[in-house]
Parts: sequence; structure tokens; C-alpha cells
Amino acid sequence: MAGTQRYLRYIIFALICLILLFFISSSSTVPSANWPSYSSPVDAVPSPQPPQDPKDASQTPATTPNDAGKLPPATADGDRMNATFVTLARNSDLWEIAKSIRHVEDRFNRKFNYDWVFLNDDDFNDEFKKVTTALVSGKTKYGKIPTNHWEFPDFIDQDRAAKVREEMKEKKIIYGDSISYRHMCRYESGFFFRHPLMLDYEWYWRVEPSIELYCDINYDTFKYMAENKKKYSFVLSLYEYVETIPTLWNAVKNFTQAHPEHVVEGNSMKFLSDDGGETYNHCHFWSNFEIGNLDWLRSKAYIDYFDSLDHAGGFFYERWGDAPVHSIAAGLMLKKEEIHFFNDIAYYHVPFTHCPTGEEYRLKHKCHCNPKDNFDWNGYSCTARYYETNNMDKPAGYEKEQ
Ligand SMILES: Nc1nc2c(ncn2[C@@H]2O[C@H](COP(=O)(O)OP(=O)(O)OP(=O)(O)O)[C@@H](O)[C@H]2O)c(=O)[nH]1
Ligand SMILES: *[C@@H]1O[C@H](CO)[C@@H](O)[C@H](O)[C@H]1NC(C)=O
Ligand SMILES: *[C@@H]1O[C@H](CO)[C@@H](O)[C@H](O)[C@H]1NC(C)=O
Ligand SMILES: [Mg+2]
Repeated sequence: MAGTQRYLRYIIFALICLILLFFISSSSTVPSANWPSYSSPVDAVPSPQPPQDPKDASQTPATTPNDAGKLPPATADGDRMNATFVTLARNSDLWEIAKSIRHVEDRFNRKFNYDWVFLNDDDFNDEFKKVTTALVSGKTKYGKIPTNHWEFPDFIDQDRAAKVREEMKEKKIIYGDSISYRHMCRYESGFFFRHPLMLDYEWYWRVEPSIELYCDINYDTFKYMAENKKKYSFVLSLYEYVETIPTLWNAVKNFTQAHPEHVVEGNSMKFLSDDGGETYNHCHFWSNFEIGNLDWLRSKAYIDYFDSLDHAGGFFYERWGDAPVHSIAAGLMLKKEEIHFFNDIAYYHVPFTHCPTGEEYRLKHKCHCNPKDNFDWNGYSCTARYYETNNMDKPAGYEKEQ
């Protein structure tokens, strides 16, 4: 009996050894067994296993050697700017903002490690904080919005506002019946840059849930803004939905009449108006992406502008978005050279894509957007108008993308 057991144990041990041996040998032989199927017919003689010197161009390589553009270092040298990412979000936005963070980190921030400020009208929960802190390479900060920045101001007539929401709902205007969307637009227009957590910074990059970045960004975009005297920037521009802003331009005209000192010479009026300022053409920079200067938003000029629009009531009696509000401010109160188009930041926010024009750039920066999706030269984009306003030549090859 004891002998049979020892015999059985011996057989099991031998079997395990055989299985182990099989795995070790197959894991190293499988790839080399497949190797010949990748080689071109010209390269009949199998090349030695460690691939030949990539500089030896006389031989057709079996695979495309990836010796162009090594991966950038994990951390870029040099000083950091006084800058942060900023996101307004609800706890329920966690998994969509997680995707955005991953894109921003992979394409940019893992090299720079900038901070990230999260703002919410409610308290962020532990899960939101835990997950986002794990994803961001810089410091993360979580702020609750003071209630007086997220409520109806006392000068707003509640009944009138409620009636408008009812009407907009019937007209099926997107977010037309939403109160929270209006608070969000007003907050992004006039308050986020004044949140105590934001006072510590001079520059911001706004990120929304579910966005994507498609190319590597290997330089410090904040430093670029500072060194080139830029105050505001965009990647996508388009026409605003007229029904959300019927009296916005009148309110702007009231403001510029009351405060002509805030309107700058050499501004981008040509981008905003086709008749020298009489009417608004509805062009705006899409503000779900922004890299900008917080001190400009905190300036007397911008605050006077926001207060004037706020008292006109259109955030509640209409549905003014922060995109036209920011864009008109940048268009009238900044010199046109102070607004930058980041052609090199490939970006998606449903439903539009900015994919840089020019194949050479896209390949060099490992872009993964389909150039056919680029919105820039579409008839509904205002980006061609931006180029014309600034007397800039459009990027080579843009005609082919129209
Ligand atoms: N804390 C908080 N954040 C909000 C609220 N509504 C919207 N946001 C955030 O404000 C930003 C803009 O809201 P979105 O819902 O993306 O609005 P949108 O970009 O016009 O529309 P979408 O096409 O739905 O993306 C996002 O960062 C949202 O997470 C809210 O009620 N509370
Ligand atoms: C960053 O900018 C803010 C706002 O301009 C300023 O108050 C703060 O002192 C700056 N911090 C540093 C370290 O320069
Ligand atoms: C602009 O000012 C005029 C005169 O004060 C006022 O009647 C009008 O309602 C204002 N328009 C807006 C949109 O605020
Ligand atoms: Mg959004």
C-alpha cells in the first residue's frame, strides 16, 4: 500500500514537471514560430534574433522599426507654472471625468504633474475623491461652491424665470427647462475663478467629463500662454443656438455703452460681428475646453462685464451659456493677439472633434483622431473666421478637409 502511494506521488510529480516544461518552452517558441509569417518575401533568410542595427537600411526590416520619436520622458524638466486643471462636476460624473483625466494625464500631465481642482455645488463623496486622486499625477483639491454662487439672485423674478423654462421645454430647446444647467452656466461665466481654491493660481485648463485628447502634447501649454502673452484659448468654435441668447448682444451693447473704457482697441470684433458690432453673428469659442488666465477673469473689466450681464437677467430669462459669455468678453476686452487657437491640441467633446490639419504633425505626435472628423473647416465652424480676423494663413492642406 505504502509503495503504491509513493509510486503515485512520483507520477504526479513527473506530470507537473512535464506541464511546467511545456509552458516554459511554448512561451518562448510561440512568438518565434510566428515570426516568419511577419517577414516580407524579400527577407527570405531569417534574420538573427536580436534585431539588426536600425541604422542598417540596406535590409528591408521584417517589421516597421519604431525608432522615430522616442517616448518623451516621464517628467519634463524645468519650472512649473502657477497653474491648475479645473473641473466642475457632480459625484455622478465620476466615471466620465475619470476617462477625461486619463486622456489628459496620458497625453500631457504625466509629464508636468499639474494640480487639479474639482468644484461641486454638493459635497464630493469619498469614492469621487479616492478615484480622482489616484488618477491625477499632481495634487487634487475638492471645493464646495458657496450657495450664494449657485442660486437665483434676489433681482430675478422667479415666476418669469419659471414661465421661460416652461416655454423652452415646449420648444424642445436643449436644457431649456433645466434650473441646474442655468446655475452651471452662470457659475462658469462669473464665479469659478473666484472660488477660494482657484485664488491660488494664475492659469487654468478647464476639463469636462467624457472628453478625449488625441495627440501627445510635449510642451508646457501654460508656459506657452505666458511667454506669448496669451490670455484665452480655444480648440473648437461654432455658432450658438440663437434661441438661447436672443437678447445677449443687446445686453453686451448696454455694457459697452456704460463701460467704453473696457473695450480694447485691436480686439476681435470681426470674429463676433459681420457689421462692425451692430449685430452678433453667434460665433463663439467652445468653452468646455479652455486654457486661460485667471487674473484676467478676476480683473475689474471682466467682473464689470459679468455683473452687467447678470443683472440683465438672461442667465434665467433666457439660457445664456458660458461659451458665448466668455467668448464675447475675450473678443471685445482682449487684443486679438491675446486669443490663441491650439491647433495642436486634438480634442473631442460630444459631438465635435478638432483633429489637427496636416499629416506630418499628426504622425509625429502619435495622434489617433480620424482627420475626416475634423470640424474646423466645416460650414458650422467659426475657426476660418478666426483665421481671417487675425490675418493668419490657414494650415496647409485645409482645403482638402473642407
Ligand atoms: N456640480 C455640478 N456640476 C454640473 C452640474 N451640471 C453640469 N455640471 C458640470 O458642468 C459642466 C458642463 O455640463 P455638461 O452637462 O457637460 O454641459 P454641456 O457640455 O453643455 O452638455 P453635454 O453635451 O451634456 O456635455 C460639466 O463639467 C458638468 O460636469 C450640476 O448641476 N452640478
Ligand atoms: C499664483 O497666482 C496667484 C494669483 O495670481 C497668486 O496670488 C499667487 O501668489 C501665485 N503663487 C505663486 C507661487 O506665485
Ligand atoms: C439695455 O438697456 C436698455 C435701456 O436701459 C433697456 O431698456 C434694455 O432692457 C437693456 N437690454 C438688455 C438686454 O439688458
Ligand atoms: Mg459637457
